[in-house]
Amino acid sequence: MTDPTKRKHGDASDGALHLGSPLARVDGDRKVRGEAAYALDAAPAGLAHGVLVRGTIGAGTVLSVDAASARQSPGVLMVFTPFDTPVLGAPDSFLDGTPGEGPFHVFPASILHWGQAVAAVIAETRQQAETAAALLRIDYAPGDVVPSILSKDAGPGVPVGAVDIDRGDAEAALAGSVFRVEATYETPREYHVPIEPHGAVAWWEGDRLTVREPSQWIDAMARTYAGWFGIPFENVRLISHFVGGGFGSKVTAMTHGAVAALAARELGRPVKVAVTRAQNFTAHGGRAATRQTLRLGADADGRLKAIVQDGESETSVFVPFVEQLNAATSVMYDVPNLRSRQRLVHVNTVTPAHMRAPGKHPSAFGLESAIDELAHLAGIDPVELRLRNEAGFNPQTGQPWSSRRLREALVEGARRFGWKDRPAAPRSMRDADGAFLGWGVAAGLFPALDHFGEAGLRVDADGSIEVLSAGIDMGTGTYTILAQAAADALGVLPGDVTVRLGDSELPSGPLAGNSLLAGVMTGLVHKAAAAMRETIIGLALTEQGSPFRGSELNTLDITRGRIHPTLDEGRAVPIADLLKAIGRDRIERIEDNFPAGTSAQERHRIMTTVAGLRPPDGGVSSVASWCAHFVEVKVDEDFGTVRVRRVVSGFDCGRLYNPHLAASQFRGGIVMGIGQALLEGGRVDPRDGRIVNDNLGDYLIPTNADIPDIEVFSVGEPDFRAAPMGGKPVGEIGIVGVAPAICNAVFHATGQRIRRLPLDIAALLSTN
Ligand code: MCN
Ligand code: MOS
Repeated sequence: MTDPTKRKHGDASDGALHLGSPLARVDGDRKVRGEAAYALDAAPAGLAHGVLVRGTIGAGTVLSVDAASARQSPGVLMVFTPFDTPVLGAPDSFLDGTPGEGPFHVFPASILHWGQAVAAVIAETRQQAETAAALLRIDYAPGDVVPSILSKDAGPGVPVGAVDIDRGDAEAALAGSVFRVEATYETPREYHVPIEPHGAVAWWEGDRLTVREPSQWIDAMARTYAGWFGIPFENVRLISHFVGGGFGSKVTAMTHGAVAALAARELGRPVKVAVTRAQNFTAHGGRAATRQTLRLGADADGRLKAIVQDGESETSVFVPFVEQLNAATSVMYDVPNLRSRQRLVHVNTVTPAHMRAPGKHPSAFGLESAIDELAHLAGIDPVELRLRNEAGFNPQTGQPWSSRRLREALVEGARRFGWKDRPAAPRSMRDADGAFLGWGVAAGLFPALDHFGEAGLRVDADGSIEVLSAGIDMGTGTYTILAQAAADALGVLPGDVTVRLGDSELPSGPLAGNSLLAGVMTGLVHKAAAAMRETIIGLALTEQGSPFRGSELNTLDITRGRIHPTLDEGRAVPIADLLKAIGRDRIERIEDNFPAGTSAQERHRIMTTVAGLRPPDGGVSSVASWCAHFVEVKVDEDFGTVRVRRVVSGFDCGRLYNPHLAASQFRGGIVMGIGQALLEGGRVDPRDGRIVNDNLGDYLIPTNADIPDIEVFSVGEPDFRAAPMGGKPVGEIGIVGVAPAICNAVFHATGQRIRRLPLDIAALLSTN
């Protein structure tokens, strides 16, 4: 999408650097040099090290822990067990409006899933802590385990209700349809596996707690720590300058952080708890396993008349987490009759969590596979079938779209891919070596949400300009786009702006989740920088010492960091010089988007719980990003292998704040989608629910060799209903629809439908 040789760095010699141009990430150099400090890089003086110990039963009770030898092991400072760990306080629920979970028992004796943390050991060194942890002798009374949604005793699950949909009369419309398809689609447990595992470093100064921890939502996490330790929110400082990926797994505070902070308090020294890669498979949930049966009915022209959906998703025995299976089904196409039901199957697992495009991804896997089955049955090209079913407005809510350029993505994608040369029949394309080739298409969406927040701007007489926000950058590009947004509105270059993020002492930021942070924060930073510009010009006009004192209103401008009469750049004075001339050291502005009159208490509530999430555009229009993926696969039926050879994907995400970074987001999502189709899946031991492939040797994610050329392009246009600066969500849309596009391509190559992820090699062997 961008020519890498033309990437811009934020120095003064560069040309187009404004929001919307492909500036290379401003934190890139620091990352490459190893100067970007991640949470666990913190090494305060006197640091002690803690390790978590995982339980080894799938359900039951811890009867006793013999910690005598562990306590005597060299370097050991503390051992926490279910029987001697202080009970922490009860934070209000982060799901606003639901009751809190009560006091926090860090290591409950009752075991609800394999790998649940049962103890921790703190020692002078990490190695000493690990050695001692291995000496703990833990006695259990095992209970009955329901290991997974696939096990016989998992049962049919309980209805969710809240997400059910009845639109028209789906059963009758289905019965009256000319074409009908019915199939069941399954997705496994998937895991976030960010390159940076979880962990925390905590220390106390009196009753003030500092935690360095990777976080997608600083303020919400800080609030949990405050609740656990019974201290005011202001007394918690949470720092998360850089995050090595989160994908939804780093939103809430967890056991490892509680242990670090608790041990730090008891020992009176800083404590680090690093969660191991294996522990990351059980310390927090990945994506829930799902299963859904779809029945689609269409008329003779392929126009959808009905969808009937029956689905189940997995959750733990203690929290009803819903992986919403109709998230795409209900809005992708113009379907007058739709009936959707979902049940939750409670099993002995850690509670699943949001993972990049929660709901949307498994939902699109079912729907976009079934659409392909329908196209094949009806003898209609799958791109054409989708175009015929385009929804002119949101079929679920009746709202107009703020913008929907899925048609453009499909048409332009087909053109770039060369789709018109695709023979309709499966098994009709071969590579030179005789292996089958297949072409598949699928589409996707990502509905937008809005949030609140503040942005700070600071201009110093030493010439520094800082953007301040507790919002974070987990590899997405926040540092860069906020430098661009500030530079534009203030009249300086991005290279002149330092962006400070990820610290709860900075102005309150929205969560980096639901792909909403860029939209909210570019708007707020623009607002703060525009206000700063007005402030500076106002001071130049009025302050004693200013060379522009007494100029007419509306006659001054700021360009490239210099203030000057609009028609006379020759008389330009650097902003810093103006500040010195008028005797000011620093000017600060903080802007927010809270409704006028919002109380401090209410601000706190909406910035630290889900209460702050709201529909964009005041709920008037329906806002979503759209995508279409075109995929070529090569299938070797002797080995059952599938290689993705080519991907062309079109996106409507409104205006792109930085096309270079957005392209990287799209590609990252597509890579993750390739992983889901071909490689990823938690394998559950049917005896005790243990995840047996809890490491990167066995839980496979794509490597460079698995990834072909990925061409991404944008068909988006600025959408100011979506966000103040005209963009729609980018971070998660890339993943949506990739897996079905690949499976549809495999069908085209082989005639074999893949309805369960990840793709099973055995299903493709020529011996079948
Ligand atoms: N962007 C843009 N134009 C837009 C919107 C965004 O150019 N109209 C670009 C910007 O570079 C911005 C990035 O895309 O920094 C992501 O913006 P946005 O879609 O608002 O998403 P968030 O900043 O809220 O980030 C969270 C989102 C989510 S929810 C997941 S999950 C995910 C994702 O981002 N996790 C990621 N992308 C990830 N990328 C990396 N490297 N690591 C993760 O863990
Ligand atoms: Mo993303 S799953 O909303 O953090």
